[in-house]
Amino acid sequence: MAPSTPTGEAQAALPRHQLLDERGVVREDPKLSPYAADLSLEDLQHLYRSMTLARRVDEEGTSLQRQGQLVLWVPLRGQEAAQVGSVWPTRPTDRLFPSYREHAAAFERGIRPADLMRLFRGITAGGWDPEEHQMNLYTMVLAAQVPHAVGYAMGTALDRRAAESEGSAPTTEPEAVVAYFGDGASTEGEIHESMVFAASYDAPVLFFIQNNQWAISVPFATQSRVPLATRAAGYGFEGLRVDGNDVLGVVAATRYALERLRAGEGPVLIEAETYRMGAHTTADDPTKYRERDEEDEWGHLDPIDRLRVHLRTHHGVEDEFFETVARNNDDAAQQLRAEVLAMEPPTFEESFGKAYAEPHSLVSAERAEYLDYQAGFSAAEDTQDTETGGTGA
Ligand SMILES: Cc1ncc(C[n+]2csc(CCOP(=O)(O)OP(=O)(O)O)c2C)c(N)n1
Ligand SMILES: [Mg+2]
Repeated sequence: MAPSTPTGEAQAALPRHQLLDERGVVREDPKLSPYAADLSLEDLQHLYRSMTLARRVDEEGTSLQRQGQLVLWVPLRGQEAAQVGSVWPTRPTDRLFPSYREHAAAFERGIRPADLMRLFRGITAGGWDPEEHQMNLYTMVLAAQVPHAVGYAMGTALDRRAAESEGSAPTTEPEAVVAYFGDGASTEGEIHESMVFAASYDAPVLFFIQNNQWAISVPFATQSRVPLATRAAGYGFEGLRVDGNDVLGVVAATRYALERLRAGEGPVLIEAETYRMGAHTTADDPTKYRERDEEDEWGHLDPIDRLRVHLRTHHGVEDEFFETVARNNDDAAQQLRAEVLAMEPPTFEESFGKAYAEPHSLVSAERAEYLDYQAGFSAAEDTQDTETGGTGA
């Protein structure tokens, strides 16, 4: 079995930050501890609710797909801390550019699970309004969202500089941009181009990599000889390695990065080391390419379990809280299911009318061809009715 994490000098050279260890105990980290010191019990309970809701919705997504109600589902199990922990410290005006597995990030941004599932039911090309949530739509083309994020970040920085030189500087602090991508996507050419531009223009962008150890069936060891965070140095900005199953560590690393971005110091990269506990998608079978032992090993590092243990043992949170959260999540999943089952398919005009903003000859031709095809059915039925004297029922 290929090792799932790289070894060697580079790994030793870059510390791996962790605040909440696998046993739910808080560790001291000279660099990042100050960035999580103010978290209250309410904050921790919020993070726990968000992470468990995402997991429950994720389970419902897989069931709905298995029952033929979704075209596809992309499980996020295992990545809840990396996603919730990186969105929670952002401001509503900061812009997120997701890949396709960022469900917990989307919910934390206020996107309704049902809206996200419209995409996976195949009845919309989007699901939500990016302007309303400051979160772009999912991108299935690996890494395509990253140059978009950098361009957007460059734009916000240039707008601000222009306003400052005109003497009309905004009173708010600069906006930040977060670009999400995976260990597999990190080896796409666009990532190199994005990092070069982001560095050259001091773009306020956080490159947030969820290294979940797999790119479908390709292990991380094949993608890179070094931790991905070490690559940032080659572009001249800071890279941080953090335990991506430690929600406190991710919150602290993200706050640290956002502070640098807002101070105009340019980009930061965070590599959140986590694990995709489920299949790549519902069309994938991970037993074909990875060992059960590895899954068990990461199972002990579950991000939700360690937060639960921490809440219990260090904050005296009792069963009632956990039971209420679980019940509320089940209710939310039931409502979600009912809403998904009641979704109307798109009309003919919606399917063909939204491919491009303006008329397009290819779409017009395909629309005409499809209408012809449909007309063929009614003609065949009419003929059959006449021949058999049937009612057509
Ligand atoms: C440009 C491009 N090439 C290939 C694919 C097929 N593909 C879909 S997901 C995937 C693996 C991505 O792995 P990673 O970036 O680690 O993200 P993860 O799925 O693990 O979240 C591949 C190769 C694609 N969608 N886009
Ligand atoms: Mg991956």
